[in-house]
Amino acid sequence: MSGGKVTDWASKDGEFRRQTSSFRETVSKDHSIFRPEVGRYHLYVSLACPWAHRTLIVRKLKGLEEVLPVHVVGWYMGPNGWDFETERGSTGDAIYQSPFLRNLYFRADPNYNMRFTVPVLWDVKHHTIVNNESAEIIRTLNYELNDLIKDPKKKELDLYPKDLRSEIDRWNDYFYETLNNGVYKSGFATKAEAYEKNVKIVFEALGKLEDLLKKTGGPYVLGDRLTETDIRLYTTVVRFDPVYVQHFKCNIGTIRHDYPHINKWLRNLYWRHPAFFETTDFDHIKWHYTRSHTQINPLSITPLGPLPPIEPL
Ligand SMILES: N[C@@H](CCC(=O)N[C@@H](CS)C(=O)NCC(=O)O)C(=O)O
Repeated sequence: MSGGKVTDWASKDGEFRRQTSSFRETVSKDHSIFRPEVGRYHLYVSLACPWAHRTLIVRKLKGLEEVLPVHVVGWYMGPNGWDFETERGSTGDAIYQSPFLRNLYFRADPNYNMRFTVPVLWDVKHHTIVNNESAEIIRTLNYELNDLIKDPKKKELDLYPKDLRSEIDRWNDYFYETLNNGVYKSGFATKAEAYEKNVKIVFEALGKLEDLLKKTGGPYVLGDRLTETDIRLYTTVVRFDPVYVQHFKCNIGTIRHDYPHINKWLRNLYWRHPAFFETTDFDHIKWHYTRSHTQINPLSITPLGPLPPIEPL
């Protein structure tokens, strides 16, 4: 969420509340409309957005680059929402040449009256949105396009294995509330009480994650297997020191100085896994937050640090 008036996202108690996504279909062999096909589905993403970032990581991990083309919006989110301004890092919308992401939402539903969010999983055949909820899109990419994947290792990769499902679900729910969305609840709070309540929850969650990594011994959150939980946590944690510490006032500590196990896990994912490294764009990330949220940073000056944005291995 970004842009608009302060009151657009805060309620009377000063708390930020994220809207519920509206397009909730899946692609599947058994679906009456949305069946798997190479090139039929496209992803619309922002490189700045942690929710969209999840889908880019899974697309690469699963070797879906040729199956599922991507369109990237520019890093700036203004009063009309995300746009396809190439001067601000967008690839442009190669299908419809839309100026704004909102044009796609209206193409899918002329009466759409909610926020125009990324990521969007788009069906080129029916010119509509299949799904705009990242948690569900990554599940779809994990299984439903497997028959189209050439590399056997990537096809086999399962980020939501049966024996770990209840643990993954439990951690996903907890970290969604406290950390993934928690940083937004801290940063978008419009009253000190709301900010103070939520920033403490963010740091409690970081403490839990630090303990969990210590307990499992890594290299991944749940031990020796990379799961959805790593992906969902990575896209928040990699933005933490560069953006959330100062921009969202999450400054009770930093990953690099106060959470050695999280820092090690983060650096390992970034430096050793191309799917994480190649999808992380610190320019889009820093410019988006610091220059789009003018109610938080009215002069749109982007802080230079921390340098480097992520520590070496
Ligand atoms: N529940 C959605 C949330 C997506 C979301 O809030 N995306 C933000 C960018 S980080 C967005 O596009 N906001 C546009 C707006 O609020 O107008 C998901 O996880 O897919």
